[in-house]
Amino acid sequence: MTYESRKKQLFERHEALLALKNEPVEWGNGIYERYQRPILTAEHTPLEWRYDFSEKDNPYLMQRIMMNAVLNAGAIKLNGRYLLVCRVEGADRKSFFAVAESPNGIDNFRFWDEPITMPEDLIPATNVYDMRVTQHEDGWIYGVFCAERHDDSQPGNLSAATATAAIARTKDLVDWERLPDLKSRSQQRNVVLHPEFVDGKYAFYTRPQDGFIDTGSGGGIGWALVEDITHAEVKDEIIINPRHYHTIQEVKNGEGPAPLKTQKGWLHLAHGVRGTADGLRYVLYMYMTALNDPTRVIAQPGGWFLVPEGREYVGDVMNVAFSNGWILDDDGRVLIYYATADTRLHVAVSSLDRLIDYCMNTPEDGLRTGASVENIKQLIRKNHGTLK
Ligand code: BGC
Ligand code: BMA
Repeated sequence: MTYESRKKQLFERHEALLALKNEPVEWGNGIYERYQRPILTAEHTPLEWRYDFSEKDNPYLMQRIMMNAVLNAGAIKLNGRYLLVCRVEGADRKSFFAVAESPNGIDNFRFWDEPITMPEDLIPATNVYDMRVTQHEDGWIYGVFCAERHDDSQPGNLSAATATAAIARTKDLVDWERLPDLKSRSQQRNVVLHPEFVDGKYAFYTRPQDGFIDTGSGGGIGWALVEDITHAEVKDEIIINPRHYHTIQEVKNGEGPAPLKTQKGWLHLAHGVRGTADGLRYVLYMYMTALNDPTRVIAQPGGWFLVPEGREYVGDVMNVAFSNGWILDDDGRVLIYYATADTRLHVAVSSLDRLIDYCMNTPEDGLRTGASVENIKQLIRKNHGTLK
């Protein structure tokens, strides 16, 4: 086969992959519908990012730069366009942000020509990931993400690192203005900007942690008000959604995307982590907070909302479902973008009404096995018409 015909086939196969229709999976849990295929994988990244298409320089038509994964994406609907700010990870373990656009939010996602050029803060980051996109009422679109650097206070330890919340803003997802990283006494990952001012201040969901991995005494998802977003500093931090013994969020938890405002309260998607003999298990859960006080939890359905299923388990980091992006559409549909096994990105579709119903009417975790059995018995008796 000639170079030209191989190149032609490569583009045809790639286009066929991008153009695949995605269909909902029938008979789920009634809360949301999963879709048959992942919406984005490393294979979806543009061929121009990976191949040198000069026959003279690349006669074997090799990939010169390989891609490893497309995962944890921030999401926004902007001027009618469904846009994901994906974490794309190269074969070199560096991740970066790139925007992918779809006409319907479900399939046909295509990356814009080039990845985002993210300006650096004073100390350049070694890696960046997991951007939460918040359309703030101040008129800017903010991207808050994790910036990771080696911890130079431990020179002998190659794995010693620091996690910091980085802040950037944009109007179009093309040009980004980097603001100074969030100052905080502890390390921070999974920091999210609330979309509205609270008491005239910017409000952040935080996740204080003892070290790079250990959330230890941090306690859970926190909340901090910040006066000046251009010099953001966490001064007073309270925990609004704590971790608990023997729950899906025993070891860690973290806010997912920025919460959605509904008539019944703020709707939150988060991740919870527990330890197993086989490593950590990352699952998604939901909770709601009061409209007039976003720090007060008014509902938290017990247990997980979404976990990896079937083939979703398999990948770079097994047993991981993670989400940092969702879109509330004009018709009340909610498009939930979740990644599995730190490898690929999927969509699940629900609606505001269904998610509120789920949060308000799923029994809470009673934190004891006896309480769980009571919940099941009540449901059985309700169905049998014998509930007293
Ligand atoms: C990885 C993240 C991971 C974090 C904590 C980072 O080095 O890039 O994906 O969440 O470590 O395990
Ligand atoms: C976390 C996240 C994600 C990742 C997850 C599982 O700490 O910040 O980047 O999906 O670990 O590896």
